Amino acid sequence: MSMYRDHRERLLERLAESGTAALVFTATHKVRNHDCEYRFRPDSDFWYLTGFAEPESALVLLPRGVDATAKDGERDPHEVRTVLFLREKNPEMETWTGRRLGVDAAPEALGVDAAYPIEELWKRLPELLKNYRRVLYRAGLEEARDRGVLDALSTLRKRARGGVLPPVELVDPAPVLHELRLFKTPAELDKMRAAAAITGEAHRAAMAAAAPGVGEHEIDALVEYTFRRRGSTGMAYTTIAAGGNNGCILHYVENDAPLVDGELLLLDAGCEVDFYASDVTRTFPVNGTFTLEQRAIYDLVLEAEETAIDAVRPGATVDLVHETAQRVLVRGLVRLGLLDGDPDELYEAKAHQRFTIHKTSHWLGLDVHDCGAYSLDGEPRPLEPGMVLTVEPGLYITADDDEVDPRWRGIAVRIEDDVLVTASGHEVLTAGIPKTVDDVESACGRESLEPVA
Ligand SMILES: [Mn+2]
Repeated sequence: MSMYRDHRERLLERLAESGTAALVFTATHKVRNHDCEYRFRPDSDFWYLTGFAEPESALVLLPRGVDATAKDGERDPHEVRTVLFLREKNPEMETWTGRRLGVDAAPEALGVDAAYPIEELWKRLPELLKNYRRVLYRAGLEEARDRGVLDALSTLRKRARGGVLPPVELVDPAPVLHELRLFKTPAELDKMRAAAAITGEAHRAAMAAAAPGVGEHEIDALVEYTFRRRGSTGMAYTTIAAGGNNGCILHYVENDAPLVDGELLLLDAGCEVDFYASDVTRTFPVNGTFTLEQRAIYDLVLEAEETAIDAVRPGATVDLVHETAQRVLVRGLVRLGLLDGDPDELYEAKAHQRFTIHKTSHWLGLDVHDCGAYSLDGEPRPLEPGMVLTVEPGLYITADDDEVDPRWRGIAVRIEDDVLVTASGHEVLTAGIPKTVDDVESACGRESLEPVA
């Protein structure tokens, strides 16, 4: 819990500078069908500040305490600065929907100053926000909440003649909270390393089990089984288990085709540990041996990935990492005869993009596409120690691309690792997951799944 308390303290410090209170909700249950819900997953901002996974909760942060008229220097150390609203204990309901921490136990368990039933939030909110000029709140997610926040502001404005200062600005979490989340602490990195280790085990299990006739869905299930049996909180995103030409569909999630002898399997799968994500792609031969063409494309993508990873260091940018990968790919595409011309001219003309399609990197953290600005003042921002990004170049040659020699068609390769920016350069959090042709081939086809009757 100290990690989440530390996050709250950091945010409170920043909020104090601008006289801003914060209201952060967790996620709401989402209906899957009729009266069944998806497994609950807390909102990432809320989890970052509380480490509390129950639904129907909200956190209020008050940097100057409940009475915002007090100056910072005079603040009573016992003053209430963190208030959690949550579900009350209810033995009857808990029989149906699971255990609850409850209001009485919350302050000690979570280190918050005060806790109240979630039903009292809207009634108490105006008093809590009184005399704060700004309120950090993410509008536009849930209409009923937006309504409640606006009502609280309206209530306070009506009390202005009585000397209350009503808030005059609603501010988004992006500039302050999401910038904090972008820089990972050692405690957060421990969780990301744990997620990377489990994800590595799942990719190795998939390589070992893949074989002609095995279903993409079996690989999908094996990966999730490996995540869950190791205590992961689940998948960080829907697994992509794409055999052959399906790999050319970037967000292919049907995962319902049989694996075919002689084709590749592109597996993009990562787990969460305490909701911290990993995001890894490996591409490997279904029968355990790359064809000459598959190997040529694979080695090219690998060269691009490793060159781009080498470019990750403080002062570099996500754009530079992308350009580094793309320039390697262009040169290789010319070498292999898939593009014709001068590599620099082809790069400027973006001729390679029909094979490379997507960007090379995104931030990674509590969200797989994590928060944090990619540019500052219109310029790509420099990388700094503590940031984590993916490096994931790919080449995709569709089965119906009649502009290329038939031997290349239907080959899709992506290789993706998670990279931490360090003071001296970088650390690959997902190192050790088979990646060279030799390592991948020897990890493949080692144990067969029990055939489905
Ligand atoms: Mn990714």
